[in-house]
Amino acid sequence: MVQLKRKFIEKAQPLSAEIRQFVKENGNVALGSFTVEDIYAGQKGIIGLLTETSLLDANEGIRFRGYSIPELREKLPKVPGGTEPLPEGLFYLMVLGELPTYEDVLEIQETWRERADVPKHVFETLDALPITTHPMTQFSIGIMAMQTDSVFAKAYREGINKKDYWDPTYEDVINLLARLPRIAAYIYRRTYKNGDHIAPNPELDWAANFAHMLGYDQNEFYKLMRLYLTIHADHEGGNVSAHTTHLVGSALSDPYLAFSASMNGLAGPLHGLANQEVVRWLNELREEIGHSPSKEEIANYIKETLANGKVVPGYGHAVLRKTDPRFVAQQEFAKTYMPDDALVNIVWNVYEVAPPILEGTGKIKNPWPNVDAHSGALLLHYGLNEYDFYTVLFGVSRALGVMASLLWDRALGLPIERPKSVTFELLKNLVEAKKAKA
Ligand code: CMX
Repeated sequence: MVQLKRKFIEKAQPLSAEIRQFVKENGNVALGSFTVEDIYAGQKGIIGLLTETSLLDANEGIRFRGYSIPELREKLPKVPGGTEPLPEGLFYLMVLGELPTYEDVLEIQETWRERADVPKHVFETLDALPITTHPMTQFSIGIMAMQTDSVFAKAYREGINKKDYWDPTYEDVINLLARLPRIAAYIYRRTYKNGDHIAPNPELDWAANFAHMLGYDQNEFYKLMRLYLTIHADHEGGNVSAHTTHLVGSALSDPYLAFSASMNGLAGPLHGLANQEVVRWLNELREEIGHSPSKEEIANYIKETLANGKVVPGYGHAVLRKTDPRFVAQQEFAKTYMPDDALVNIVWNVYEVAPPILEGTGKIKNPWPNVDAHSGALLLHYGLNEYDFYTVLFGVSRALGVMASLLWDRALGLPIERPKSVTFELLKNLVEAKKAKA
């Protein structure tokens, strides 16, 4: 095995260098509708997915069924006297493409409340895991444990007609969304609060009840959860969590299987896990430099991060080329409720200092902050300081968008996804043949 490992890296290193050089020299060569560079750039820019729930513009940011984040904050129903949109309303909008009334939102709330019971074996499965298991791993396993209840899997086994796939998918999607906050809160309380669990409060909306089960009953935290669970819900179809849901679901794997898989993608540090990494990075900055770092000290710390071959978490994006409007929404929240918070002010100083440094590298395509740059500081303000849990919050929200999309996938009868891949050998031959012909 030692020999296999050594031989592997002896082959991989020169091939990696050869491919980089090849892409540098032939990146613009078109093969069909795509260029050589497209094949090595993580499929970015290649249109290959149909997603109805939201659309991302590189400069403007996300629109959910045509509505930007500021428009959602204004137009989606709120609790009486409330200031932030109810995520139940966003789910309705993503499923139907129509803005809901407050009554529509109450109906969803009621349905989710009725279906919120989590089977006992799901909690027992979670309890069997070591307490040190990362919360995202627990989350994925908890979702998988619920798969025993899949209405779709049962209907398929019983021979359902393909034109009816959407129906049991709908039931699974609604059940999953109803139960998710309970599972997430259970993981939080077992991991960090000695298993001292908090029963749901049927008087509360979906987000506030989630906050309540986590153990955060301040009204302001309820507001934050409503905003948080709204803005993280969807980011069109190509991001890792949305794409994974679609890909796995395209094999007619049921919603539990597809969503659990997507959460394994969200748990990657270049995707959702970046929200915990931002706080870890900020904590290390404060430990190394002190709790009130100057802008110059922050700039040096960013340069040091880059020099060590690491990413600056919370910055950059595969599609966006401006400050993420989800960052801006959180910044506005912070300006209203915690303008003097020390960590929030460091986040704002990083925002001033980081973009020119990142731009100066000449290779980072988007030097601006993404959604993950701000969320941790807001949660810390209210005492939720167990940052390994943050991606689970993202996951609960992301379920709204990817489950709405999966429902549409089955209703539209979208086929199994199976893109073509090529070997480097074939790619070289194709490029040579093309050049010879020219
Ligand atoms: N810090 C340091 N280097 C960065 C960087 C950052 N924040 N963002 C991009 N780069 C680097 C890339 O690693 C890549 O380097 P190599 O050529 O050496 O491989 C180069 O710049 C070009 O990358 P890019 O085309 O600008 O960005 P990608 O589309 O490849 O990657 C993303 C996008 C988000 C993974 C990347 O910007 C990144 O790693 N950011 C930090 C992690 C992060 O915040 N992720 C959360 C994204 C939002 C979310 O999904 O939740």
